[in-house]
Amino acid sequence: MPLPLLTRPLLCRPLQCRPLLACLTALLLLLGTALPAWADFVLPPLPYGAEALQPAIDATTMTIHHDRHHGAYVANLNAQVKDNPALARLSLDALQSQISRFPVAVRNNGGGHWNHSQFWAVMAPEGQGGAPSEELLAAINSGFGSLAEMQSQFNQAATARFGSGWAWLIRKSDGSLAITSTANQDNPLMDLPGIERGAPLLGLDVWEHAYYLQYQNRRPDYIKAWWSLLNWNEVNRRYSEAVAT
Ligand code: MN3
Repeated sequence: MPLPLLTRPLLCRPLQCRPLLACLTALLLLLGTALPAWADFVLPPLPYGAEALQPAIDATTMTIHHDRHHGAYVANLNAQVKDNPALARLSLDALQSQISRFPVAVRNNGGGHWNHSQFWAVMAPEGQGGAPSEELLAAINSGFGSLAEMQSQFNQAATARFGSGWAWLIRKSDGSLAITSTANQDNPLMDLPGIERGAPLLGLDVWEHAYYLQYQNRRPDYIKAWWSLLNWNEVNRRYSEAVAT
């Protein structure tokens, strides 16, 4: 005859608790392995104040561009980790050169995260960016004839990019420099057809969100003003690193 309800022990007996404990343990293990992966990609802070690049780029554009646009690429990339577990084992750099393995959401947001991270670093407040190193200047002169000619070809690529994208100065694997341009959030590190590959020395964002508040449709004016912000110290560092690898 079954015991009356009230005489049953209030706490569960060990055998009844076991599935619950197993579930809790599994949940903790799952959280323990999943959380670090989701936290892998992080929005880097701007290396200067949002107003530091004025008058070439206004503070509102910088804040929206960094916090909301770049922030969204990072959040959306992290949201892809669950469906693409291989992402959790890749650095942002390593991801670029094997981007063809992944769906387009990873390409767009992983590219967006890499591109913007390099973009903030390649700018500095006016007068603080230094000058091209002797080695870099020699490579530029050898590839383009002069610094002015390199800038002119770069401006042409940045102006002519239809729609949204980027202009780049790259060092190719044969050691030569080249100007190239990519659509959307693609970049010269990506293993995709149609991409001229090389080590990016500097990349300029020509999406409208990068300049529209201040320059509206005058993309050439934005490009011209942007050169006053170029952080040559960072470009020199990237060139040395590319030569050494
Ligand atoms: Mn942008």
